[in-house]
Amino acid sequence: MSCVNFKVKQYLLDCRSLIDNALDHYLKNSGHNTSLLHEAICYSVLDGGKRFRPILTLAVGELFGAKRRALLPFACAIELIHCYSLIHDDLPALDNDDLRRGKLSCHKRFGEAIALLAGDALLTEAFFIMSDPKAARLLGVPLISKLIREVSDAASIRGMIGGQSTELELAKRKVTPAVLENLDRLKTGALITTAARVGAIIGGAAGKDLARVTRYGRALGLAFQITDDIQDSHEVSSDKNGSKGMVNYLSVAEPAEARERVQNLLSECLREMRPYGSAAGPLCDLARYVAQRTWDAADETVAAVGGSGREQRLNAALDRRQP
Ligand code: GRG
Repeated sequence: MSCVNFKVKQYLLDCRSLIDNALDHYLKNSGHNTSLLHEAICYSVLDGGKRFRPILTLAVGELFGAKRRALLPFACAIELIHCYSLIHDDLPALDNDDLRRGKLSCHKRFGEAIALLAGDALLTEAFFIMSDPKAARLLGVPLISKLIREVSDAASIRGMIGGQSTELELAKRKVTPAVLENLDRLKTGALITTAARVGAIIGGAAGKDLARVTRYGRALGLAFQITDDIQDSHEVSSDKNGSKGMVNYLSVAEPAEARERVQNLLSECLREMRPYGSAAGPLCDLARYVAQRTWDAADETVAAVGGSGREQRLNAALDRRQP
């Protein structure tokens, strides 16, 4: 991607390694370290993932002057919730995916029972981390409680889970783009919007600033899902499970219309960030990255945020499978 300047790229890389280290620290100190469950948790969280949502929390938070040590517990908690959703989504009862992040999905590697528990444990761990008394001392109990409520709402029946269950209800049904967008705004958009809002709230943003960040996050979250659908549509032909009857943006719109929608959402993101000038460079580039990612193109920003890529196929994962 031509727009990425070296400083922004370095900033995104720094954020990512900070998050990777913090996740490593949280999980290695979570206890029960010798169990198969712990191994499954580390396998699913620590090895791969773009860390898109926690990077967003850091970048928005720093735009409003928040300190990294205040942002990190919430950024990591959001990533753990995201990882739990991926583990559960891959289970046979839902998407039935053999692959995740270029390797075997958690249930393929550890069995369904452990995968279920790993997802449950990650969701719970997220709340354990957010309610850490150290975070409360840093931010104050009222703010912590506000943030926990914000994150739980996004992951709830009013957010991610609600979107996921609506998707199941709509499978194999004909829907309009508007219905699909509403679903996507919950299933994928809610957690992404909250990742941005949590950064802003910790940074003390309120009123117009918080509203701007919210609109930026909503546009970004929807663009993220539409581009994921575009990538998926390339993948379906080689996917043993086919499209599983789930609604996909390309089943309600032509590819050109889908790309145009993504471009409009990108413009919305950039417009919302304009008042902050060059300080919002990382947030503009995150939005450009989402808009431009494609099935087989690895550009500079993908490298910067460490895209796991869908190009790694089952054979490669099987090759790496431990006996
Ligand atoms: C709780 C079962 C359950 C589901 C909630 C979010 C979700 C609904 C399911 C996850 C499956 C999925 C493909 C959702 C669409 C959102 C999406 C594109 C997820 C992949 O996120 P990335 O690209 O993944 O950020 P990495 O591996 O980089 O973290």
